Amino acid sequence: MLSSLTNALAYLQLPPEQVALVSGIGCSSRIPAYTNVYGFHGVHGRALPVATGLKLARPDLTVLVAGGDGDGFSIGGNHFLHACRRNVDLTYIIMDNQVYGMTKGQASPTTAPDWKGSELTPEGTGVNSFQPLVIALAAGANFIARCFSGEPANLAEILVQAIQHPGFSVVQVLSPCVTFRPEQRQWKNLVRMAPEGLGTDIQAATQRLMDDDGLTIGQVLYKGNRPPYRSRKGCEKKMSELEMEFAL
Ligand SMILES: Cc1ncc(C[n+]2csc(CCOP(=O)(O)OP(=O)(O)O)c2C)c(N)n1
Repeated sequence: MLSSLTNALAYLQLPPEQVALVSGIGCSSRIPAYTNVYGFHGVHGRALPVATGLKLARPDLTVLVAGGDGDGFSIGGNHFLHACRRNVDLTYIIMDNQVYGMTKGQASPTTAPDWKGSELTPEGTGVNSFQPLVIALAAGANFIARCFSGEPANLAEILVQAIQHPGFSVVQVLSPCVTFRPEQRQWKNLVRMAPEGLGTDIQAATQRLMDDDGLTIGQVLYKGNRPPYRSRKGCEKKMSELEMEFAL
């Protein structure tokens, strides 16, 4: 995932000071520490509101948001819905391993109901798993794709497209957690490339996403043309004035 992101940024020739990477909490949310762009490692589930504020104040920046399925769909679930609806020009990368990795393997919203690997839910959760991309589509996201960390070249290509596409882009990255879900090593054999992208047809995208088993990757599953929300005023203060306010 990290190498795909750095390759995508290099391809786009974005200078590091023009990019900000905002994350929540979790193993996946550690990613700003490993990149050479501006980073904000925030509070669990609150990456999207921080990124939204940043993009509205500094529309000149490319703002990326990263985190896990627990961060984004559990504690941050409400923010996810409203980020899709607001359609601010952000790229949201969700590293989905269907588990809470950092806190040692509890079930997350995307965990299958019959997964018995957690001591907290030894009989499985018995609860339907969250369908992030169908929900993103219904809530108004402007670009939707699913990739696999084991296909890094394809992932980099899709990230380039997501960053270039105006509005709120969602890229779900199937990212195995080999510590708590060793069986996810099999994803390498189970994922399959979607035969073709779905373009702007929202009905075709809905149908495909509803019918999908969550393992088709590699294509843009929806590309909308809704204009992104922009702040009407922008930031009224100069960077130097803001820096003065935070000076010790
Ligand atoms: C307010 C709050 N509640 C709970 C936690 C504990 N916590 C830390 S990481 C995490 C889940 C992370 O899971 P996920 O987002 O799927 O990331 P992963 O570690 O799997 O990459 C939780 C519940 C926290 N840090 N803050």
